[in-house]
Amino acid sequence: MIEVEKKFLFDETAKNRLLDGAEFIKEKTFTDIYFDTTDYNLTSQDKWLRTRDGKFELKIALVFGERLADQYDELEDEEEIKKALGFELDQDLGESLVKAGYAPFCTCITTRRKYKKGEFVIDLDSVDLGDFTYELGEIEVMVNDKPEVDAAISRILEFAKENGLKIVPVRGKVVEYLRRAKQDHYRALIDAGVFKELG
Ligand code: V4E
Repeated sequence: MIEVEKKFLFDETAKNRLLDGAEFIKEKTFTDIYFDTTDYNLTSQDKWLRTRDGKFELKIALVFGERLADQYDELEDEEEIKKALGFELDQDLGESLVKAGYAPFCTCITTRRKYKKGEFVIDLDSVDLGDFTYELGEIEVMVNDKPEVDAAISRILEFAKENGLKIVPVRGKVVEYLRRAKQDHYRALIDAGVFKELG
């Protein structure tokens, strides 16, 4: 499956409008720890390796650089993650990471309220990033294959417009953390073209 998603920022008015007619699904809190090497081997390629509540996940960008909505391939199977990272399949993933010089660079605790409105999944996140909290939302559609992505992006943008959301680039939680707390890493990703400086 491919996750097509658009992040947005919301105030109380935007939130009420968006959630009008939406079905509340669940609230959960989870801890993500993100890993990379000291020369940003993964994130400079827009690849994001994390544990979510202890389970490894790898998000790989399908489109690099500027785009209307994010598209990531999500690997949750350890064998597939080992293959993608070029590790031996018979070695423990955690041990291979340490040996290859990977270390945690960001820990975030997210409380996520999930809603459904039509085909759209809406996540409203409140993220504890240590010294600060960041609030953001995401509209997501899952599609089976790449040819379906463009139409899914159009539907998300239309849905966002209908619901009064501003279509502007938004920093994800990890990017916001890097901007505030790890400026060398943040700069390196801008220089690598992973994202642009936003106002
Ligand atoms: C994809 C990505 C990062 C990894 C975190 O992804 P994100 O979607 O922000 O987290 P989350 O918790 O909502 O994941 P889900 O539960 O939906 O799987 S960190 C940065 N990116 C990409 C990215 C980018 N290239 N540019 C900007 C401005 N923001 C984020």
